[in-house]
Amino acid sequence: MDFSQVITSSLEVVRAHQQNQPIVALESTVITHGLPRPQNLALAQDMEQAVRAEGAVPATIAILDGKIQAGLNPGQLERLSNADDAIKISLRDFATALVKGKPGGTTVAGTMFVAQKTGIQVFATGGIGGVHKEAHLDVSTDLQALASIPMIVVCAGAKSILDLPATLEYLETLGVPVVGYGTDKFPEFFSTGGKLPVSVRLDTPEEVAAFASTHWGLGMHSAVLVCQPLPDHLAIPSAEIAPILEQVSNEVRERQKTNSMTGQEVTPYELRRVNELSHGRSMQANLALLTNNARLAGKLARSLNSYARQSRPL
Ligand code: PSU
Ligand code: MN
Repeated sequence: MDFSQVITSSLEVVRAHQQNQPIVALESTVITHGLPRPQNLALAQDMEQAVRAEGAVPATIAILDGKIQAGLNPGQLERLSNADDAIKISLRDFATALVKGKPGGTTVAGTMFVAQKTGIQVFATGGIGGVHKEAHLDVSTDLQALASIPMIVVCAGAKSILDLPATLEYLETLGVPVVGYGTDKFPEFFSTGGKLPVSVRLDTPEEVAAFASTHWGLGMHSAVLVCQPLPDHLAIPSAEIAPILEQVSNEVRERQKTNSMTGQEVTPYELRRVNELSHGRSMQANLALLTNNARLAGKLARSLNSYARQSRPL
């Protein structure tokens, strides 16, 4: 088996590559496992639109029709959002979906893998996976992918339901630069009040392009994690969300004691429960930050493109 046999790029993405246009990869676990219907499809369309509005081409990554897809047409996006049997695709799950003929939504790690294989350098997501609080060895493969796949990943930090200090320590160990975009603090996803420091603050797309090019120019292979906070008026006050996060964390612990919830099920469960307990507020904030991140990724893809052009030897 060769990778070229299992990958299909959309016409739009093929053309963008040919014409050297900026491209932004988008994940799809958020469509298949992160959000309920019909918000999942609306969000996927909004993110693509946000990328386009910045003059870049969106490439939503997923598994559909027996192939890894880089870029979905509108009909495919709709089918993915309605698929009942979609698998959550992190690094170890590609072969599962391909061999069993199942559709799949790619996680941060899964999307990065495909983006690198298809020459896409910028990727937008909501929040990365990280070190969970409940089970000590529950560490997302996303961190492994960030350590080994050179690409700009735009996120709003990590959900505060994760162990954030441990997640940041782990990123430091793996040599992943954590960029605060317009902030000195690591954003806490849908809640206000990030407290932990990032490794560098950058304030413009040009600075991020220069930073990433320098990082990789030195021979580093890790991703550059660009963290953008949700504006305070859209985020949930941390005092309000804290008891909800506590309760959900306890629920996860109880279920893990009896092995009734393991592995990949944890993150989708947490997202759903926080949304229920916050009466839909967390989802509203989640939608806002996802679209925000797609917009920034579009800008960064453009500036990375022009940076590469300017610094190309004549
Ligand atoms: N964070 C969110 N929503 C999501 C995810 C994370 O707020 O949908 C998804 C991302 O695709 C991420 C994955 O890569 O969950 C992490 O899952 P796990 O913790 O099982 O590695
Ligand atoms: Mn996990």
